Amino acid sequence: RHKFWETQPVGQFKDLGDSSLPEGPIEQPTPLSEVKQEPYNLPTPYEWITCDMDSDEMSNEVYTLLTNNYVEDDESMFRFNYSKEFLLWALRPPGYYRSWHIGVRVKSSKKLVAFITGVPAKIRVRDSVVVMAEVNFLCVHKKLRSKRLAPVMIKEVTRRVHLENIWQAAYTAGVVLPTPVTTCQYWHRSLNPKKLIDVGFSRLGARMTMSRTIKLYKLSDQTATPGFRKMEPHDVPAVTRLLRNYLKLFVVAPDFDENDVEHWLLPKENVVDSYLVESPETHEITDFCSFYTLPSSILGNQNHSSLKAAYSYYNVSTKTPLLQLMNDALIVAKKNDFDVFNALDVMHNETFLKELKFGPGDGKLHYYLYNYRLKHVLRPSELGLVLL
Ligand code: MYA
Ligand code: JJ1
Repeated sequence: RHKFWETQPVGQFKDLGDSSLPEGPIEQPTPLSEVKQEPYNLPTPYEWITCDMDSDEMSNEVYTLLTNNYVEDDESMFRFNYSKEFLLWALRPPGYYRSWHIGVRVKSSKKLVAFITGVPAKIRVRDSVVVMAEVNFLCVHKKLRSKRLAPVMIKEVTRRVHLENIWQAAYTAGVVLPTPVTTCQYWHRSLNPKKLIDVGFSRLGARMTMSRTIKLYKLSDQTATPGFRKMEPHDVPAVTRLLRNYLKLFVVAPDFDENDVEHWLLPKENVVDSYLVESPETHEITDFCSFYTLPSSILGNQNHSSLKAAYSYYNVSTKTPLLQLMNDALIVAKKNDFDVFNALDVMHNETFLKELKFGPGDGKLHYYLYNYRLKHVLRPSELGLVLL
């Protein structure tokens, strides 16, 4: 069934019921001198490159490859269109390794035809904080699919991660592989229902007219929570404390320090937005919400070429009800011209999705760990991790 994945240190389907297997690393680290020193062989027309994302030319090539060849929905109506600024943010967090930004070029033409990346992250699994690679942006040009390039790329990123003495990874995919830590459902909240219907992202419900639908999704034009404002640089210590405390509730979650919070959560225009509630009386930071900007190209529509989507990121409520906090997030997203607000059923998201008129999408997202076994599959609400 999975000729490649069967050879890898990941939970295997046949072991799913077997609770005699211990939790934790599947394989032990080897001495770095025993890690393969040369890159894996590619078919002769191709060569490895390390992508210098600081170079405008290189980051443009990566952007173009992904824009034309990255993830689509099951009917190929939409394709993720990560912006260049987003890619630079996603790929250069604190402590990143340039050697983990891996491209494949055609030797003769120098054309970039495949890509895979890792970035370092500390991820807590139950009581253990594990340094991992978060692997993302695996992409093979449409013309080179099904030639078993992906396994070579995965082995090469694994080798380069091992060279940094890191032995675990976390990743997500829309496809089922051996074996998910959990499987999450995508939910969508219409902000611009007419456009969503016009482009085929959503449909007019039964016994619904366009004007009733527009009314159904109408939002207040002002946020409701006193002290709700955009996060600023001086908030980093308070937000870090709030978030660290909240993420303790989940079985798998990032272990963010202040540098991570500054990178991943300080607002960056057209990339990531964060808001918080500062108590008007005590000036305490009591609540927090964030979302990232990931547009999709609309494939083959006469009137629209891009769908502007916000993706729920990390949210924490201690005083403001989560429902009210997220309604305020919807209001600011709508004000900033997003067409749709997406969320997974992770953390406490189930408590607001239905009430705030999110509906389930046709997509699922499977979460995976490499070289780390969990005894049981998690519920999505036990997961405190959002990958980009
Ligand atoms: S998920 C996003 C993935 N990208 C896309 O979906 C973009 C559009 N699709 C493509 O570009 C291609 O279809 C890709 C596959 C490149 C996905 N994750 O080369 P092939 C297995 C893992 O003939 P292609 C993301 O970025 C497949 O089961 N494996 O296939 C996270 C089969 O193996 P097996 C996948 O279609 C990535 C083999 O590849 C995926 O031409 C995490 C077929 O290869 C997938 N999404 O190319 C990567 N799709 O026979 C793992 C297919 O065994 C990281 N396959 O079933 C692991 C940790 C590494 C670091 C470890 C450090 C310690
Ligand atoms: O966006 C997604 N689905 C949309 C569009 C479906 C178009 C036809 N296939 C969807 N729309 C319905 C919205 C509706 C709004 C009113 C309330 C009811 C719902 O369902 C899906 C997620 O649902 N997205 C994808 O399929 C993209 C791929 C997702 C997996 C990608 C994982 C790879 C990332 C690795 O890092």
